[in-house]
Amino acid sequence: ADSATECSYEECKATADWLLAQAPVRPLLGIVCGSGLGGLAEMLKDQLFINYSDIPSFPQSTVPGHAGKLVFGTLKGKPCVCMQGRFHLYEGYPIQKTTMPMRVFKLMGVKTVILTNAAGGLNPDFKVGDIMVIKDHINIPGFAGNNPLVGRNDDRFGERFPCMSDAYDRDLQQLAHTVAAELDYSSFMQEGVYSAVGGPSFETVAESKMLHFLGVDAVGMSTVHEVIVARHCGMRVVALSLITNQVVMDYDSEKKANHEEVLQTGELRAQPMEKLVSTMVSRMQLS
Ligand code: R1P
Repeated sequence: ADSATECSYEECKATADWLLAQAPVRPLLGIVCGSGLGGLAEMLKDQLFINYSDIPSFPQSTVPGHAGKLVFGTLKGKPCVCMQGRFHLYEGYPIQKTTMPMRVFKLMGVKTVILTNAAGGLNPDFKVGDIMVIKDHINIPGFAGNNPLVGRNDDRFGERFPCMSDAYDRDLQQLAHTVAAELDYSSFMQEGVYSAVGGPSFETVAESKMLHFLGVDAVGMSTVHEVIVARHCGMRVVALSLITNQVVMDYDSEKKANHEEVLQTGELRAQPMEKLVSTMVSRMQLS
Protein backbone atom coordinates (compact mmCIF):
# COMPACT_ATOMS: atom_id res chain seq x y z
CA ALA A 1 0.00 0.00 0.00
CA ASP A 2 1.04 3.60 -0.49
CA SER A 3 2.31 4.65 2.93
CA ALA A 4 1.14 8.23 2.43
CA THR A 5 -2.46 7.07 2.11
CA GLU A 6 -2.29 4.38 4.81
CA CYS A 7 -4.18 6.55 7.23
CA SER A 8 -6.75 8.31 5.11
CA TYR A 9 -9.76 10.17 6.47
CA GLU A 10 -12.10 7.54 5.01
CA GLU A 11 -10.15 4.65 6.56
CA CYS A 12 -10.02 6.33 10.00
CA LYS A 13 -13.72 7.25 9.76
CA ALA A 14 -14.71 3.67 8.95
CA THR A 15 -12.72 2.43 11.96
CA ALA A 16 -14.15 5.15 14.25
CA ASP A 17 -17.73 4.36 13.14
CA TRP A 18 -17.14 0.61 13.65
CA LEU A 19 -15.91 1.29 17.20
CA LEU A 20 -18.68 3.75 18.07
CA ALA A 21 -21.30 1.23 16.98
CA GLN A 22 -20.30 -0.97 19.93
CA ALA A 23 -18.77 1.46 22.41
CA PRO A 24 -20.76 1.97 25.62
CA VAL A 25 -19.77 5.65 25.67
CA ARG A 26 -18.86 8.34 23.18
CA PRO A 27 -15.38 9.23 24.49
CA LEU A 28 -14.25 12.81 25.11
CA LEU A 29 -10.93 11.75 26.59
CA GLY A 30 -8.26 9.46 25.13
CA ILE A 31 -5.51 7.88 27.21
CA VAL A 32 -2.41 6.10 25.88
CA CYS A 33 -0.69 3.68 28.24
CA GLY A 34 3.11 3.53 28.05
CA SER A 35 5.26 0.42 28.45
CA GLY A 36 4.20 -1.36 31.62
CA LEU A 37 1.52 1.25 32.34
CA GLY A 38 -1.45 -0.70 30.95
CA GLY A 39 -2.98 -0.73 34.43
CA LEU A 40 -4.25 2.78 33.75
CA ALA A 41 -6.99 1.19 31.63
CA GLU A 42 -8.09 -0.98 34.55
CA MET A 43 -9.27 2.17 36.35
CA LEU A 44 -12.13 2.62 33.89
CA LYS A 45 -15.64 1.72 35.03
CA ASP A 46 -18.09 -0.26 32.86
CA GLN A 47 -15.22 -1.41 30.67
CA LEU A 48 -15.51 -2.77 27.19
CA PHE A 49 -12.26 -4.30 25.90
CA ILE A 50 -11.76 -4.65 22.14
CA ASN A 51 -8.72 -6.50 20.82
CA TYR A 52 -6.75 -4.59 18.20
CA SER A 53 -6.89 -7.76 16.09
CA ASP A 54 -10.69 -7.34 15.83
CA ILE A 55 -10.62 -3.65 14.83
CA PRO A 56 -10.77 -2.95 11.08
CA SER A 57 -7.52 -1.49 9.66
CA PHE A 58 -5.89 -1.24 13.12
CA PRO A 59 -2.21 -2.20 13.56
CA GLN A 60 -1.29 -4.93 16.07
CA SER A 61 0.80 -4.49 19.22
CA THR A 62 4.10 -6.35 19.09
CA VAL A 63 5.93 -5.05 22.19
CA PRO A 64 5.91 -6.75 25.63
CA GLY A 65 4.08 -4.52 28.10
CA HIS A 66 1.60 -3.40 25.41
CA ALA A 67 -1.48 -5.63 25.58
CA GLY A 68 -3.04 -4.62 22.28
CA LYS A 69 -6.51 -3.69 23.49
CA LEU A 70 -8.71 -0.65 23.25
CA VAL A 71 -10.73 -0.07 26.39
CA PHE A 72 -13.87 2.06 26.60
CA GLY A 73 -15.48 3.14 29.85
CA THR A 74 -15.75 6.03 32.25
CA LEU A 75 -13.07 7.48 34.50
CA LYS A 76 -14.35 9.69 37.33
CA GLY A 77 -17.60 9.80 35.38
CA LYS A 78 -15.92 11.04 32.17
CA PRO A 79 -16.33 9.04 28.96
CA CYS A 80 -12.95 7.62 27.96
CA VAL A 81 -11.12 5.45 25.51
CA CYS A 82 -7.80 3.98 26.50
CA MET A 83 -5.07 2.34 24.43
CA GLN A 84 -3.50 -0.58 26.24
CA GLY A 85 -0.62 -0.69 23.82
CA ARG A 86 0.75 1.92 21.45
CA PHE A 87 2.63 1.67 18.18
CA HIS A 88 6.27 2.59 17.84
CA LEU A 89 8.25 3.48 14.73
CA TYR A 90 10.54 0.49 15.21
CA GLU A 91 7.66 -1.99 14.92
CA GLY A 92 7.94 -1.53 11.19
CA TYR A 93 4.58 0.03 10.33
CA PRO A 94 4.55 3.03 8.02
CA ILE A 95 4.87 6.02 10.34
CA GLN A 96 1.39 7.28 9.33
CA LYS A 97 -0.06 3.98 10.55
CA THR A 98 1.58 4.20 13.99
CA THR A 99 -0.47 7.32 14.71
CA MET A 100 -3.75 6.15 13.19
CA PRO A 101 -5.33 5.80 16.67
CA MET A 102 -5.02 9.58 17.23
CA ARG A 103 -7.14 10.25 14.14
CA VAL A 104 -9.61 7.55 15.14
CA PHE A 105 -9.83 9.20 18.59
CA LYS A 106 -10.55 12.54 16.96
CA LEU A 107 -13.27 11.10 14.72
CA MET A 108 -14.91 9.41 17.72
CA GLY A 109 -15.22 12.82 19.41
CA VAL A 110 -12.14 12.86 21.67
CA LYS A 111 -11.05 16.40 22.61
CA THR A 112 -8.19 15.78 25.04
CA VAL A 113 -5.45 13.15 25.05
CA ILE A 114 -3.32 12.03 27.98
CA LEU A 115 -0.18 10.28 26.78
CA THR A 116 2.07 8.30 29.10
CA ASN A 117 5.39 6.63 28.45
CA ALA A 118 8.35 4.94 30.05
CA ALA A 119 11.51 6.97 29.51
CA GLY A 120 15.17 6.99 30.41
CA GLY A 121 16.34 9.89 32.57
CA LEU A 122 19.14 12.07 31.21
CA ASN A 123 18.76 14.92 33.67
CA PRO A 124 21.12 14.10 36.56
CA ASP A 125 18.55 15.40 39.05
CA PHE A 126 16.03 12.76 37.98
CA LYS A 127 15.62 9.53 39.93
CA VAL A 128 14.10 6.24 38.81
CA GLY A 129 10.39 6.42 39.62
CA ASP A 130 10.08 10.16 39.04
CA ILE A 131 7.19 11.39 36.88
CA MET A 132 8.07 14.09 34.34
CA VAL A 133 5.44 16.41 32.90
CA ILE A 134 6.53 16.90 29.30
CA LYS A 135 6.77 20.57 28.40
CA ASP A 136 8.35 20.21 24.96
CA HIS A 137 9.94 17.66 22.68
CA ILE A 138 12.76 17.12 20.22
CA ASN A 139 11.73 14.90 17.32
CA ILE A 140 14.95 13.17 16.29
CA PRO A 141 13.34 10.93 13.62
CA GLY A 142 11.66 14.07 12.27
CA PHE A 143 15.06 15.60 11.53
CA ALA A 144 15.50 12.83 8.99
CA GLY A 145 12.04 13.26 7.49
CA ASN A 146 10.26 10.64 9.59
CA ASN A 147 7.28 12.77 10.54
CA PRO A 148 3.80 11.19 10.66
CA LEU A 149 2.37 14.09 8.66
CA VAL A 150 4.58 13.34 5.64
CA GLY A 151 2.39 12.76 2.59
CA ARG A 152 -0.62 14.51 1.12
CA ASN A 153 -2.28 16.74 3.72
CA ASP A 154 -6.00 16.24 4.34
CA ASP A 155 -7.42 19.59 5.46
CA ARG A 156 -10.32 17.79 7.17
CA PHE A 157 -7.80 16.78 9.84
CA GLY A 158 -5.73 19.95 9.96
CA GLU A 159 -3.43 22.34 8.16
CA ARG A 160 -0.30 21.48 6.18
CA PHE A 161 2.10 23.27 8.54
CA PRO A 162 0.83 22.89 12.11
CA CYS A 163 2.35 24.94 14.93
CA MET A 164 4.21 22.91 17.57
CA SER A 165 5.39 25.63 19.97
CA ASP A 166 2.17 25.14 21.93
CA ALA A 167 1.99 21.36 21.56
CA TYR A 168 1.72 20.61 25.28
CA ASP A 169 -1.28 22.35 26.81
CA ARG A 170 -0.03 24.76 29.48
CA ASP A 171 -3.19 24.61 31.62
CA LEU A 172 -3.03 20.81 31.68
CA GLN A 173 0.68 20.90 32.61
CA GLN A 174 -0.24 23.17 35.48
CA LEU A 175 -3.08 20.85 36.46
CA ALA A 176 -0.61 17.95 36.66
CA HIS A 177 1.61 19.91 39.04
CA THR A 178 -1.31 21.15 41.15
CA VAL A 179 -2.79 17.69 41.52
CA ALA A 180 0.64 16.19 42.25
CA ALA A 181 1.16 18.72 45.06
CA GLU A 182 -2.23 17.86 46.56
CA LEU A 183 -1.39 14.15 46.44
CA ASP A 184 1.95 14.86 48.14
CA TYR A 185 3.84 13.68 45.05
CA SER A 186 5.96 16.82 44.66
CA SER A 187 9.14 15.05 45.77
CA PHE A 188 9.07 12.89 42.63
CA MET A 189 7.46 15.27 40.13
CA GLN A 190 9.63 16.77 37.42
CA GLU A 191 9.10 18.68 34.22
CA GLY A 192 11.20 18.71 31.13
CA VAL A 193 11.92 18.03 27.50
CA TYR A 194 11.32 14.56 26.04
CA SER A 195 13.12 13.34 22.97
CA ALA A 196 12.01 10.48 20.80
CA VAL A 197 14.59 8.38 19.03
CA GLY A 198 13.67 5.72 16.48
CA GLY A 199 14.80 2.68 18.46
CA PRO A 200 14.61 -0.23 18.98
CA SER A 201 18.29 -0.17 19.96
CA PHE A 202 18.85 1.86 23.10
CA GLU A 203 21.08 4.95 22.95
CA THR A 204 24.86 4.77 22.88
CA VAL A 205 26.86 6.74 25.44
CA ALA A 206 27.74 9.34 22.79
CA GLU A 207 24.10 9.65 21.69
CA SER A 208 22.94 10.07 25.27
CA LYS A 209 25.56 12.75 25.91
CA MET A 210 24.49 14.53 22.73
CA LEU A 211 20.81 14.51 23.75
CA HIS A 212 21.66 15.77 27.22
CA PHE A 213 23.80 18.52 25.71
CA LEU A 214 20.82 19.51 23.53
CA GLY A 215 18.65 20.05 26.60
CA VAL A 216 16.80 16.74 26.67
CA ASP A 217 15.71 15.56 30.12
CA ALA A 218 14.25 12.16 29.20
CA VAL A 219 14.48 9.91 26.16
CA GLY A 220 12.20 7.24 24.72
CA MET A 221 10.90 5.85 21.43
CA SER A 222 7.31 7.08 21.38
CA THR A 223 4.81 9.85 22.15
CA VAL A 224 6.20 12.57 19.86
CA HIS A 225 4.64 11.10 16.71
CA GLU A 226 1.29 10.87 18.53
CA VAL A 227 1.54 14.43 19.82
CA ILE A 228 2.17 15.76 16.30
CA VAL A 229 -0.88 14.01 14.86
CA ALA A 230 -3.10 14.84 17.83
CA ARG A 231 -2.18 18.53 17.60
CA HIS A 232 -2.57 18.52 13.83
CA CYS A 233 -6.23 17.56 14.27
CA GLY A 234 -6.78 19.98 17.14
CA MET A 235 -6.89 17.80 20.24
CA ARG A 236 -5.45 19.08 23.53
CA VAL A 237 -2.43 17.11 24.76
CA VAL A 238 -0.82 16.45 28.10
CA ALA A 239 2.00 13.91 28.37
CA LEU A 240 3.71 12.24 31.33
CA SER A 241 6.94 10.23 31.37
CA LEU A 242 7.69 7.71 34.06
CA ILE A 243 11.47 7.66 34.50
CA THR A 244 12.08 3.92 34.46
CA ASN A 245 15.87 3.94 34.29
CA GLN A 246 18.83 6.26 34.33
CA VAL A 247 20.46 6.46 30.95
CA VAL A 248 24.09 5.30 30.90
CA MET A 249 26.33 8.28 30.14
CA ASP A 250 29.62 6.97 31.40
CA TYR A 251 31.90 4.43 29.69
CA ASP A 252 32.90 2.98 33.07
CA SER A 253 29.31 2.16 34.05
CA GLU A 254 28.44 -1.52 34.37
CA LYS A 255 24.75 -0.78 33.82
CA LYS A 256 23.02 -1.90 30.64
CA ALA A 257 19.69 -0.55 29.42
CA ASN A 258 17.04 -3.27 29.11
CA HIS A 259 13.29 -3.52 28.60
CA GLU A 260 12.79 -5.76 31.68
CA GLU A 261 13.92 -2.93 33.96
CA VAL A 262 11.57 -0.57 32.14
CA LEU A 263 8.60 -2.90 32.74
CA GLN A 264 9.57 -3.57 36.38
CA THR A 265 9.73 0.14 37.22
CA GLY A 266 6.40 0.59 35.44
CA GLU A 267 4.89 -2.02 37.72
CA LEU A 268 6.44 -0.51 40.86
CA ARG A 269 5.29 3.02 40.10
CA ALA A 270 1.97 2.22 38.42
CA GLN A 271 -0.06 3.29 41.43
CA PRO A 272 1.04 6.95 41.72
CA MET A 273 0.81 7.31 37.95
CA GLU A 274 -2.77 5.98 38.01
CA LYS A 275 -3.74 8.20 40.93
CA LEU A 276 -2.22 11.26 39.27
CA VAL A 277 -4.01 10.61 35.97
CA SER A 278 -7.39 9.81 37.52
CA THR A 279 -7.30 12.86 39.80
CA MET A 280 -6.35 15.07 36.85
CA VAL A 281 -9.26 13.63 34.89
CA SER A 282 -11.68 14.36 37.73
CA ARG A 283 -10.73 18.05 37.42
CA MET A 284 -10.75 18.36 33.64
CA GLN A 285 -13.33 20.30 31.69
CA LEU A 286 -13.76 18.08 28.68
CA SER A 287 -16.55 19.38 26.49
C1 R1P B 1 11.91 0.49 25.68
O1 R1P B 1 12.05 -0.20 26.88
C2 R1P B 1 10.47 0.75 25.30
O2 R1P B 1 9.80 1.42 26.39
C3 R1P B 1 9.29 2.67 25.97
C4 R1P B 1 10.17 3.02 24.78
O3 R1P B 1 9.57 3.98 23.94
C5 R1P B 1 10.39 1.70 24.11
O4 R1P B 1 9.30 1.34 23.30
O5 R1P B 1 7.94 2.44 25.59
P1 R1P B 1 6.77 3.55 25.63
O6 R1P B 1 7.36 4.81 25.12
O7 R1P B 1 5.69 3.01 24.76
O8 R1P B 1 6.35 3.69 27.08
